Amino acid sequence: MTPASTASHFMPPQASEVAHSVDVLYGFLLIASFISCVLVIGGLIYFAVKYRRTSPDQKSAYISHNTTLEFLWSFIPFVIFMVVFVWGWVVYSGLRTMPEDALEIAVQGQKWSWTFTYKNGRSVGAEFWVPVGQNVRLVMSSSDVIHSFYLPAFRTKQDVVPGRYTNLWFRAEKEGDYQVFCAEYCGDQHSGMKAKLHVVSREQFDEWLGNDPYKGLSAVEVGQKVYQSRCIACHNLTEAKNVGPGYKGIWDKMEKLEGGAEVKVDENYIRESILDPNAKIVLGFPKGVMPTFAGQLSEAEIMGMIEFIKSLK
Ligand code: HEC
Ligand SMILES: [Cu+2]
Repeated sequence: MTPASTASHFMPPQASEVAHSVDVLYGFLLIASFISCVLVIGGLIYFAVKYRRTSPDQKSAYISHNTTLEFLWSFIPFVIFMVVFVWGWVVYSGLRTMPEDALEIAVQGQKWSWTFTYKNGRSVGAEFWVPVGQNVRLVMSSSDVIHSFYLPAFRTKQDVVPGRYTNLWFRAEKEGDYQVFCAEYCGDQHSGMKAKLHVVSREQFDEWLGNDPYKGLSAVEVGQKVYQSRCIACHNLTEAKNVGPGYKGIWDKMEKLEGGAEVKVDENYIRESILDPNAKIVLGFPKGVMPTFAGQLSEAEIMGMIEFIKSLK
């Protein structure tokens, strides 16, 4: 068996029992399909060659039916399909039946990042932590379009839809780091909508959950962390334009806005840009693309972001 965080040649690592049972089912389907394919295509070629017409007046015998053969070629596939149906149903209901005793984490999808909020109020983006051997239930929603939360190592995936909650559960059997993807095309930075799942021991998890995430960091460093987890999909640290303007050199400059006005880039403007992004739109950029971060970033994080942009002068 491969170590938890490295993929095998064929499939991503199996980080849970469910992943193992999904793979066994897929292996069965693959082998059964391969054998059927060989029998059908092989038989077709064999008969075409064996019974080919060798002279113009050759006629085949008149065959009306063969009850035994017809029964067998209906009944055997029927049995195989029922096996696949029941087996698939059992595996699928295991994936979709939420355990009662789970650690619940709220997940918010938003173009183009994930936010994870724990019951104690701890909120993180880009990376999240769970204890090994613990049932985890994600209660997920989207603030814009349909996303899909995909954990390949757990063979589980669920749409994340605006206006309602959807659920996904998993239990990690091995410590390690696992990749989260968005599996629903949700705009041009969709492929960058990723997160890391850290599966750690119970002690490490408890310690992490109780920790101040920014302990000992300066405001600029706090801002940098916020940037890396929430803003990096759309903003560069250079002057180059991405989905939004690059941050370099914007501090203190007069920014031209859509509609002809100008505004000085200061604390108030940056704060407003984060909490109410549509209040002022930078000239040449689309309205309604930057999501609001109201309620998602703490005052310390907003202040950190301001200091971080300042430091890129
Ligand atoms: C989905 C893409 C997207 C994300 C994510 C995003 N922004 Fe933006 N941002 C934009 C766009 C587009 C604009 C330009 C239009 C406007 O002014 O709203 C912009 C503009 C800004 C501006 C004004 C820049 C200027 O030159 O005047 C600031 C400040 C800003 N964003 C901060 C942030 C911060 C801080 C974050 C992360 C917490 C963030 N943005 C995340 C797309 C995004
Ligand atoms: Cu997405």
